[in-house]
Amino acid sequence: MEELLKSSIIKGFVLSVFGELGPTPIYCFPNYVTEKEFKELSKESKDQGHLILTYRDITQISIKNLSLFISDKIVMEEKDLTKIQYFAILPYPDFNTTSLTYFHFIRRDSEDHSIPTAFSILAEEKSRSFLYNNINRIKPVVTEFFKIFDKKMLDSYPPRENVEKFFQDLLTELIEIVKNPSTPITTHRKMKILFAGLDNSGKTSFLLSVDRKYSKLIGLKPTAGASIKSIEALGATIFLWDLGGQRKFREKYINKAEIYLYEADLLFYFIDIKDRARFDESIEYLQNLKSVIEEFNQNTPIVYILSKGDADILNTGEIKENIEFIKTKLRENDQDDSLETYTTSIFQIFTILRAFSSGISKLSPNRDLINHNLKKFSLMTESYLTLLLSVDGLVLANFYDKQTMGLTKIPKSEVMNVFEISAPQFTVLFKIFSKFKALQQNEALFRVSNTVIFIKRIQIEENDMFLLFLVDNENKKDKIDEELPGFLKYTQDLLLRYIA
Ligand SMILES: Nc1nc2c(ncn2[C@@H]2O[C@H](COP(=O)(O)OP(=O)(O)O)[C@@H](O)[C@H]2O)c(=O)[nH]1
Ligand SMILES: [Mg+2]
Repeated sequence: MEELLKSSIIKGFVLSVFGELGPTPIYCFPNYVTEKEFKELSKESKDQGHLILTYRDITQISIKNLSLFISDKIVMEEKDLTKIQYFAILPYPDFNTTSLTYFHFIRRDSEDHSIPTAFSILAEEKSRSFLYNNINRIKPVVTEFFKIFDKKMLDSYPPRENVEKFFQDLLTELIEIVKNPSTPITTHRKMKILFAGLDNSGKTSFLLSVDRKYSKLIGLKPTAGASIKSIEALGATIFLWDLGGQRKFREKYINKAEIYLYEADLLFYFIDIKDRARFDESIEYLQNLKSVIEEFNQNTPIVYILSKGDADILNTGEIKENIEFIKTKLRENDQDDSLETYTTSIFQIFTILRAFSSGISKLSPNRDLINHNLKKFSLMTESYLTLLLSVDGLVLANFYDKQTMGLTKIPKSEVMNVFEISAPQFTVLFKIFSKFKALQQNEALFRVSNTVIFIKRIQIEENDMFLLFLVDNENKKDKIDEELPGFLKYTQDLLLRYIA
């Protein structure tokens, strides 16, 4: 196994549990070395890309992983902890290593509570794009592995030599993925986002609005029908493919899918909500795109843009009816219930940015854990709504307290997201956010009718980010200030590796 690890992009495994004595590494491959051995190892052998860790190092990894997952205390609010599963990509700059870490709880005979665990697949920092790009293929392999392996840890943790075989089999399976990575392994993460929909559905205008926020949008050579631009965001290069929607091009995308649709990380699909006459045509095109994407087995998430929802017409009977009609159609076509639709208008930039950021956040393996931390933070500070925003106003994470906002009346079947619920508030929030940035301060309070909006600038390495809180009174500021360092401690690494 040690030999396999040496020659692979995967450099090691560390499994830790939160035991009696706190975070504890249980298994580590390759085996750790003593401090003395570490000192004696020649510089060359350390430089050869082998991962050499001491017990102190793997303990450090354990502590970092598990404290991210459960903070200082084990949160028992959730009833069935064994259902919780998170993946995240985490940096360990001290070892030049990045991990894809799987967090879950295990049950053991000897304990009456579930035990948090973290399993890290370690790769060299410079090849971490492999982890991002192949996460969807690695995830099922790891979860299946633990479905079986958890049972081996029921009454004791078997000695390392007795379990090595299992981890070796897991490694072999992962090496199969390494052999056929979904994209070439590079030092820099590159992503492909598609913008598709019929002609005249508002794709290019949407991109122009994004462009206005990102002055750096770079135009590339157009590919028959498709115009490709790129942005540098959060450490990655994101290629935006605007797929012109005239019929002749649509056929081309399907026929030459290996160029246009292959390895898309995300698809924004546009429907002009004013153009009822073309709804059927649009749904048909969508189905064609989806079936090709499914053939590639890519799991490309889709965000639906209901475009041209300008404020002045949004509440007319006709438009409301159109939107309902489209949503029903989309729901009929979507097996899972994660359907995400955004009504946008180029006359309200925040509608574009919230849709765009929702898409970007889908590219982040760390989104769930960041949201999980933000939720805990919001509950502690009794914030109704908390947003974590990038400089450009992209919403990187959000928490929305449905109960406090009196939204329990909304039928459960209705698939909602924070922005749909809070659209009216969001207009205000966004205006205030812009005002705040113009002020160039580190924090500010704004009173809006009977609520208070509190914004704080935070720094994650060289990036400025912003936390925006909607609270009932300004005394909450003290509590927020008090809890913020704790939140940042557990969240900054997740933000640092948000998408790249
Ligand atoms: N009222 C309104 N018009 C829009 C909006 N977005 C796009 N349009 C208009 O719709 C037309 C087609 O937009 P375009 O972005 O070129 O569509 P594409 O063919 O999908 O790229 C243009 O005349 C735009 O000005 C919107 O949000 N509101
Ligand atoms: Mg266009």
